[in-house]
Order: sequence, then structure tokens, then C-alpha cells
Amino acid sequence: MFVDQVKVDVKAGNGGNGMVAFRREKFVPNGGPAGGDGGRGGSVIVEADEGLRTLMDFRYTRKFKADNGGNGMIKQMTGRSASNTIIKVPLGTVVTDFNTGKIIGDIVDKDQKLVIAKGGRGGRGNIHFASPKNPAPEIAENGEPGDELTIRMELKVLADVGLVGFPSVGKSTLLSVVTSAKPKIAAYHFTTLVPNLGMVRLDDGRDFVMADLPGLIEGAANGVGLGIQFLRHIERTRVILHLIDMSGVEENDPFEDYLKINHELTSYDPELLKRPQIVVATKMDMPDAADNLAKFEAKLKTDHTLAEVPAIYPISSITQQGIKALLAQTANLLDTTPQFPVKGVDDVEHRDYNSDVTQDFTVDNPEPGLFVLSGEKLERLFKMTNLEHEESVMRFARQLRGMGIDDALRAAGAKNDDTIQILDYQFQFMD
Ligand SMILES: Nc1nc2c(ncn2[C@@H]2O[C@H](COP(=O)(O)OP(=O)(O)OP(=O)(O)O)[C@@H](O)[C@H]2O)c(=O)[nH]1
Ligand SMILES: [Mg+2]
Repeated sequence: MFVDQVKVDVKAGNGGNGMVAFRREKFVPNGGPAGGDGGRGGSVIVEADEGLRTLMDFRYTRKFKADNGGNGMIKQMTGRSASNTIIKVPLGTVVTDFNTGKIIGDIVDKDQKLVIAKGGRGGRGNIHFASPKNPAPEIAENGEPGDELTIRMELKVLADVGLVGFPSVGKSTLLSVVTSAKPKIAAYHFTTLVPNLGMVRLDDGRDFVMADLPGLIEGAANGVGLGIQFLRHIERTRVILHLIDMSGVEENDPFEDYLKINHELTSYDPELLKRPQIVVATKMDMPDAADNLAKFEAKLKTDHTLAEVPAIYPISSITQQGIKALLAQTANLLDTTPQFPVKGVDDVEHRDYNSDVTQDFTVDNPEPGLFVLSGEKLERLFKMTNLEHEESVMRFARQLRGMGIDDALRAAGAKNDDTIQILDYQFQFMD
């Protein structure tokens, strides 16, 4: 099975907790604060790996987690930072946030790295909270939670040229004679199940990447045969070589075949037909090929649905007839055709998920005397609060007041001693 689309859960490490501790030295009865900071949590990073061709490795591994940072320690010692978790993917992988559908990034360069989930920063130890008014604070932060999200990864082969056509028209054979790639070739349909890439080098120094794609059939755009999953790869190619079998062995009308394939391309994405396309007549070494080609050409000329009659390049991969001319014309077209960018990518290589955190919070009043607070920023602050120390809890209360939550609670009808709940934690409202 060829896996080119996967859904994966990622969780970055939480920052380590800051510590509340005090110096214990001889002759210093109540030493100053000495609780160290927590270490940073590991991030989850997607990285290009030129050796990979598919997303097959993700068939079984669907969860990637980075470690949490170490907790702060006594004597001002900082907790250890966790290492990042690296997810290796093939070039051409597009990473999307599964829930929002927003594209996080597109892996197109061989050294590219993409931070998918950022590790939380370490919480500060009590050494940071000392002040003249409070020289021995029992305040420390817990580590910041690491980002957690579900991503969709989709492989869109990066090739300059895509070979398109019905099964068995000779796509893999052509790739095998013009590049050093060794795709499987056989007389039955759907021999090719995974796109194969090869590098074509011309004598004049020009080169380009050619992709041999699995055969298309009628209805492919709606999922018939190997279906839509392969049309997706054509999206990135700049020039399409449309191969048509002229041998007559399959007993299809080459002209009908030609129209059917173009129909599948437009049904998938009308943009695809705007791509320069070269019509390649294959297997010209076969006895009936010349006749079939003549008939094909005649029909092509009288078809008025075509904006312009495309040029036809007859070839035989076996005798090498016409191959040189085809490759030269392909290179010429590439020279004048721009890259097609992936739709909808905004530049998010170093996306800061924290900046997406909304300031908003909501107050619910599910039953008399109970008020439930929710909201991303609020919950983050809560998770970073060390509940074991009264002073830390008081600091959290001040932060809530700063966000306007006290006023909002009052407005919602909260009175002294009512219960306030954040996540699974409850406390009394003190007005
Ligand atoms: N006579 C002749 N046979 C060819 C030529 N090119 C390919 N063939 C034969 O056609 C058959 C199919 O070739 P493939 O290259 O596997 O076809 P494909 O288009 O990649 O097929 P799928 O992967 O199934 O879509 C094989 O038996 C090849 O040997 C050619 O130029 N001349
Ligand atoms: Mg093939």
C-alpha cells in the first residue's frame, strides 16, 4: 500500500516546574530563596529526509511526543532541558493543522525544519520572585504546557515533469530509459503503485526531475482505480507529458483515451489543464502504430473543443526513436514555465502557537453557586500555578483580577463563598 496521507498526533513536552526552596547555610537562619527554574520541554519538529519516498513509516506510528523539561532543584539549579523529537518526512510533504485545516508548512528544501509543536518554557523558581517586601517568597511557576495538536501530512511529489496516462501506455518504461530510475515494468495494468522519480540530464547541461505516476482511468477524479490520491501529485508538476499508446494492442481509441485523461485532470482541478502539456505518442515501433497515429492526428485537428491543437511527439522507448526531441522540448517548456506554489501556504515556518492563544475567557453558571471559567490563556496560567503554596495561589488570584475575571464573575452574579471552577480545580470566591 502506498501511504501518502496520514493523520498524526503530536505533543510537545511541558516545561519543568520551578522550585520553592531556601538556602540552608550555617549561621544564616533563614537563607534567601534558592529554588531553581524548570528546564524547557522538547519540541516536535518535522524535518526533510531526502532518502524517504513515502509516508509509509507513519502507518503504525501515529503519535509523537517530546519529553518534559526537568523540574528546578535546590541551590538554584535549573532542570534539564528535554531534547526535541524529530519526525523525518520526504520532500514534498505538506503539513496541515487537522482541526483548522490551516497549512502549517510545506517541506520543499532538503535542510528544512518545521517546528510543529513548541515545547513549554520552564517555570521560574522562587529565586525570581524575591522582592524587598517579600524576601522569602513561596512562589514558583509550574512549567508551561507544550503545544498539543493533530496534524495531517500529505505527500505531494516534487517533480518538474509528470508522466500521465492510462495504465500500460509505457510511462515507467520511458522513465527507465531517460533516467537511472529502475521502476517496475510489466504488461498488466497498475504496475506502478507509487510515484517514481528520476533525474533527466541533457547533453546541453540542463536537467529536470521526472515523475512516473500510477496509471489513471476514467473516474479517477472521483476515486476510481488508484484514484484521486495520485492526481494530487500532478498538482506540483510544471509540465505534463501525456502518454498515449499507439500500438493498438489495448484496442482503445487513442483519441478517446486522450479526452478521458484530460477530463479527469480538469475534474480534479481545472488549473491542471493550464499547465503546458506535451502529447506523447508511445510504442511507435509497433506495426500498427503509424496508422493509429495518423488517425489520432486527424481527429485531434477536427476537435473544436480544444483551444489549440497540441503538438505530438511520437516515441519508442525500445528503439529510442523521438526521445531526444521530446526531452529537448520538455526542457524548453520548463525554461519558460514558473513554479506553481502550493495553495494556501502562509509563511509559518516559525509559527508561534502562543500568539494564537486568545485572551478571551468565558464564565458559565451551570447551577446556583457554581461558576465555571474557561479560556486558553486562563487555563495556561492555571496550569503554570503551583497550587501547593498559598502564596502562589494568591499570585494566580491577582493574575485573574488583572484579566478582569473578578469583575466578570461579579457581573455574572457570583457572590462571596460561591464555588469557582477552572478545569478540575475548585475554590471559593472571595469578594
Ligand atoms: N513495443 C513497445 N512496448 C513498450 C514500449 N514502452 C513500454 N512498452 C511495454 O508496455 C507495457 C507497459 O509498460 P509500463 O512502462 O509498465 O507502462 P505504465 O504506463 O508504466 O503502466 P502502469 O504502471 O500500469 O500505469 C510493458 O510490457 C512494456 O514493455 C515501447 O516503446 N514499445
Ligand atoms: Mg508504470
